[in-house]
Amino acid sequence: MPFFPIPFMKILVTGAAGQIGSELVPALRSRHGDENVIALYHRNVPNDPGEQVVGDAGDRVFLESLIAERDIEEVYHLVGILSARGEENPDLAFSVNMGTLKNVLDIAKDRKKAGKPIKIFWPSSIAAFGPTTPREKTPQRTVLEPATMYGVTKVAGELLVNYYFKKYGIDIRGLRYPGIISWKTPPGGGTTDYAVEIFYGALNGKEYVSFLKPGTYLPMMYMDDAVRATMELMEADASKIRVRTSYNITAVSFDPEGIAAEIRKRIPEFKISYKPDFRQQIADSWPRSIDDSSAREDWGWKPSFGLPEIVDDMLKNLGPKARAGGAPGM
Ligand code: VAH
Repeated sequence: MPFFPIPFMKILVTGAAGQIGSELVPALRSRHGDENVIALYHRNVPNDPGEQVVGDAGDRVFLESLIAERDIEEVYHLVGILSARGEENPDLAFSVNMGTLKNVLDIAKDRKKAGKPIKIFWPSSIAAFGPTTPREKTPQRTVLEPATMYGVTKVAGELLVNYYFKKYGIDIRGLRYPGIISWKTPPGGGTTDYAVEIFYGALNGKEYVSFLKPGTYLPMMYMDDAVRATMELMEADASKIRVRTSYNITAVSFDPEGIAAEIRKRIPEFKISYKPDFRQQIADSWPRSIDDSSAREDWGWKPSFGLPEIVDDMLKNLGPKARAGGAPGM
């Protein structure tokens, strides 16, 4: 992360209450100054000390006036319905994921014409891959035939952001996030959520029933790495960005047995059992490991947290919270 002060700019984070947004907003505020980062929430979030706006990114008129009034120069567009919840309500997933993205892109197109360019970050996902994609060391450029509506919106989104870059010159950058593990805000509606819920089980009842079976390897990353990668990508010189759909990125791959074994090194009595549900089929359509050499070569990506470091940090930080009973949909 460069340490030179970066120029004053107004940043908007949409979907700021989500798993990534709730940690990216504070990181951006400490980097750019509290007064320069505005969090857009769908409903009021009382414990955010910074500047927040409540509104719907799906409302083009609202979003356009917010961006104009605050003279926004950078948008981190994180609004989205994830894989599992998206399979329960595919129409909603399509309209939220695609409708809000199109709003942001069209506003950026109009602002650029008015001499007010906006730089955009948009999260894709390994969910853009499907059962016909090579599953080991999945390459940057490969078959994209996802088996979920969430994945469809990620592939469509990647093609859309690439189009707006090529046709209108909008500086949009994206990452195909793997499963993200964090302790501050429980994840919601994802297939990789087991890798967070397992820690609540380990700290509360010393056991966890996994909805994915042993041998279900998935690419994962710790939130600290995900936030740093996002900011490093956005601060990289534009000349270094050679992928305008979204970059493959990962840190570690493991299966439920692997993370359970790592937890047992610290909590010997921890037990895991298995009760696969509909999310098993989603996970089986995703890569087991990712080739992120393009991100490493183009803008210097390098993960810091491996599985032991993730488990240490989760148990250290989640302990008090989990013991207080706060646990995601278990
Ligand atoms: C999900 N956490 O499970 C998200 C992510 C790669 C998975 O996109 O849907």
